Amino acid sequence: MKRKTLTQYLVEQQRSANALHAELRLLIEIVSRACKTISHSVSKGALGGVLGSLESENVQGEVQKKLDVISNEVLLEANEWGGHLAAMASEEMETIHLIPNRYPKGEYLLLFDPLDGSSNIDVNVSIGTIFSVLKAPASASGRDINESDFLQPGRTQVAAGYAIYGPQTMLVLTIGQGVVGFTLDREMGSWVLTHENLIIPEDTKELAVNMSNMRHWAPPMKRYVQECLDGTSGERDKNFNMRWIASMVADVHRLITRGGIFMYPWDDREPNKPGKLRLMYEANPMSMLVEQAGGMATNGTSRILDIEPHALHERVSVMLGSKNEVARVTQYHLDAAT
Ligand code: P6P
Repeated sequence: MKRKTLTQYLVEQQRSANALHAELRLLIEIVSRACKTISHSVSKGALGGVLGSLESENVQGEVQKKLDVISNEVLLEANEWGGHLAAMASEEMETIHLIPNRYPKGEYLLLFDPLDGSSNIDVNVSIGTIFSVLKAPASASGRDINESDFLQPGRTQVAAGYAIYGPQTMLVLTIGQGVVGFTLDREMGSWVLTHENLIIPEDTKELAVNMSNMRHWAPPMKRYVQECLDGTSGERDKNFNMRWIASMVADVHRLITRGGIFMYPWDDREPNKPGKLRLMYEANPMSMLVEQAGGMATNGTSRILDIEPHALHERVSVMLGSKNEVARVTQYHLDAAT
């Protein structure tokens, strides 16, 4: 049977579930096209002169890779003219990016981590683009968008997704009607629907965490991971396997595909920071995808999608994936808090 393309899927969603307004459909198609361009640059690697770092640092204080900046530019240029956006925000830019006055403005806000997992770029390990879509608040009509208009809890997202640049280039997307996956057909240049309904198994034996930080974790986090390491000789009476790719997109894609729990918790290396990962354009979009696929996402004590943001680049502790494991580690944190 002929597989559907992204465009066909989006048209059907617009027509049937009325889950998709025309401008949101255009936004998703434009972002997906930008991800194709990024995939093309990424796949050239050294041949494209795009590897290595720049002298600059981003707002996170991280050395910028050439591909970080290239990917950011691709997404900005692709989305400026379409008339579907009011403004954009990116991990690579300190302030929000307004749509230039020469272009019409729309009602959506687009946030993205243009190339997540940058430390893996130069060693040819999977990386990805993460994006989140919000609606501009009604109060913003008639005036310029400001940063506070972006500070909405993740449950208000109207769409979220990621592209993963791995052995296959895939686009994984939710518009609130479950989670679907598309594989890039490079010969046709089109996104082809290959995963119609991604569901995360409620149980798992696979955990993803950077074990080198174990001595810095809070006690409930240490308790949960130690029990996993104890396997059948311990409390869980179950053996676990471990994966850590250090690209959130790749680790999350694995658990969305076959189950797992991904954790980047608070640790005492920088005790004033709630975690390493960013709420608005990493944790929120991934949490929407995980919940839409039947999983769970918390910061250890609260649902990530209910967190009220206070700053565009604020960080958060992240535990997400198979529901029963996330519920357990969250309960350990809640028990420790009482
Ligand atoms: P660490 C990549 O830099 C990233 O933001 C996520 O994609 C990834 O999960 C995490 O950081 C890896 O962090 O400390 O293990 O290098």
